[in-house]
Amino acid sequence: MKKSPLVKWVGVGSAGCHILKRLALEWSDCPPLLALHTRQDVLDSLSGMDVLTLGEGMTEGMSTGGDAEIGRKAAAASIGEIENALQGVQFVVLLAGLGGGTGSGAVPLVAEAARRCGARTLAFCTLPFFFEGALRRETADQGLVELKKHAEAVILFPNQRLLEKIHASGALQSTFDKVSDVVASSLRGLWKLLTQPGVIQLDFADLCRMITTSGGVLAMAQAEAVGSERAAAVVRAISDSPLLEHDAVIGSAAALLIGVLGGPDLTLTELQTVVTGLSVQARTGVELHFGATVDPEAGGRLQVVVLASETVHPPAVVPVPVNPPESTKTNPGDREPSLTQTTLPLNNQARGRFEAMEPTVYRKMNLDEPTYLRRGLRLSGKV
Ligand SMILES: Nc1nc2c(ncn2[C@@H]2O[C@H](COP(=O)(O)OP(=O)(O)OP(=O)(O)O)[C@@H](O)[C@H]2O)c(=O)[nH]1
Ligand SMILES: [Mg+2]
Repeated sequence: MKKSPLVKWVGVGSAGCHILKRLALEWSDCPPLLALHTRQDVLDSLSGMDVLTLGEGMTEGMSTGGDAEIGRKAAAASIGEIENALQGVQFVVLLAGLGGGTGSGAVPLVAEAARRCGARTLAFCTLPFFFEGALRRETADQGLVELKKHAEAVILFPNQRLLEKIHASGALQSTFDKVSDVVASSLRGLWKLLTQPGVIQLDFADLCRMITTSGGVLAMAQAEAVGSERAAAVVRAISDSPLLEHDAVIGSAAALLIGVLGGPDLTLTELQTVVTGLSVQARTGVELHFGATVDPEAGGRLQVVVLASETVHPPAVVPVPVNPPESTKTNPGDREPSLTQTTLPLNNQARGRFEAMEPTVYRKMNLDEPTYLRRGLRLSGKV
């Protein structure tokens, strides 16, 4: 067996608790689970996990009504109990739906408490659906800013993109169940890859390295397929996943983790198809981690989990400040002498072996002539 750190999965608020519930439902030997909420009725409905009421008495067992400040205060009031529950844990996995008051307000404090207890902290958070409006989005954004200060990495699941993935048309509750199930099965797949013996080992060291390279935010997607074309099918599904912005995230990621879970019939050719098919979309020099685990429970299913560090929108150019800040200004006496450009006495007009050829003329410009000469430009400053 691989050496696994002591892990605890902590769900915060309704969405966090709901994802825990879906995890517990399908995963008999899951890691220890802890549910935190201001809402007593939600906690009372859970089984197979520890529960802790945040800010006992502060909200009279109700939710915060979307107020993240109340969520923060409720977590602060219960911080001692939270720390007690996290003592000795080496890896804390946080789950929350950003946008509500409990999750957005409390989860940054729980992450901070986990770090104080010496645990590595990873958060998986959903972002609101578009229809939920600007206020929820703002609450989510602020929660994310706070969370990033304390969690080592945040993996985001925008609900709108999850919805695109499941093509929901049924009842509201079943849509939420399906949306949470996508998150739960991704997490479960990742955890199996990290903790079960692998044919090609993928472990917590790979994850920690990813976290360090990620700059804090990661995207995640998973796909499953059966049948003889299952390897090509999962590559297509991952490449087309709305959670990875249809391969844009893979294309710009600094680091990529590809985990393949298959039954005893998993072949090397399939592994090669998956890893090559996905890594070929990545940029040159990407930090690639991959692994494969044979899961006796997989049957004929092939599951692939991808984590990509979000460097989706790096600044194309670092702008040069027009006026340098005070601290970088130098005394006039310290300045290097400014460079002047002189015209060299070159008069070499011979065109060598191109002598007999017509010049390349476009809109009356001779394109064979260097641009700076053609435009009469003088080079300035240091090169
Ligand atoms: N994937 C998923 N997202 C959910 C679920 N429930 C809520 N959400 C999302 O999570 C966000 C936060 O909602 P809740 O989890 O109910 O909020 P809370 O943390 O309980 O906070 P308050 O109820 O305001 O105290 C919502 O805006 C939804 O986008 C769920 O079951 N699954
Ligand atoms: Mg709620």
